[in-house]
Amino acid sequence: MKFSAAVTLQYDTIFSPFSVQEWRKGLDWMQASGLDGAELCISHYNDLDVPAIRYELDKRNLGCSTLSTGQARGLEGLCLSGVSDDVVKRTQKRFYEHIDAAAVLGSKVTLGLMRGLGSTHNAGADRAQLREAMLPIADYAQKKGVTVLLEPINRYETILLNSGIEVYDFIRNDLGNPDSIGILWDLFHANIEDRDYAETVAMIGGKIKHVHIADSNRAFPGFGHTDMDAVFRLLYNAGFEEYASFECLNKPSRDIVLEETASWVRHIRGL
Ligand code: LER
Ligand code: MN
Repeated sequence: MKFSAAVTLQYDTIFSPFSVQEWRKGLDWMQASGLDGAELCISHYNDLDVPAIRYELDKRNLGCSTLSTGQARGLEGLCLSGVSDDVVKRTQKRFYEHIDAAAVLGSKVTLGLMRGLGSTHNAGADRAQLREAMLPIADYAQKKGVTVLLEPINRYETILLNSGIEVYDFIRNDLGNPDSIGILWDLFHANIEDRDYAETVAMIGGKIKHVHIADSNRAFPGFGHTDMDAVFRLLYNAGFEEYASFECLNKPSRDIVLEETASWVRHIRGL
């Protein structure tokens, strides 16, 4: 298993201890903390020099785990369901740009809230529109050798595809189970939506290609009530060798996140 943490390149995020201006400092901290890579929040590609970012990662011996893409939903309204065809087309174009960047960075691409927020009165239509919108993205990713990660997200943020098993069902039965689409299992969302961690890993473990690390309350591990050791043992036993990436709030404090990341990762590697 490899480890990474979120860092943002254009707009601040609550999931990183570093502001946009400090992103290189963030990479220094990841290297010093013994992480293997960085998860990069990228909203768009205006004036973004992807090879220069790759150079900064290489300099520190860091890989790139995935591109976190969701900021463009709030900032630009980009979305793949419950919107006009024109918005879907612009959103697909953005995903093609993310996939091109991921091919340079050797990373995956996350599809989280840009799937849409869903609606109670139009659930079937939302799901059908998402399917149609995702199929060309899956094809493009396949051609470029990149994996797109569909993330189960809890019901308070979207009502479209909440649990791990629901997302697995969508990938298999609606999308036809393309190799280029994997699951991003976020332990905060799973605490709300999945019945049982062991059941989820047993049913969909082979399709999990990335994990977001956060405790039950989205704090740094150890400051909520999830039995993190038990969850990571499940992942090890399932043969999970991809990235697990910190996507927790700066809670209980930014200092604790900065100081405890290295020792927590060492502990999990030693399980
Ligand atoms: C993104 O990875 C995520 O988990 C969402 O909750 C962000 O709103
Ligand atoms: Mn997440």
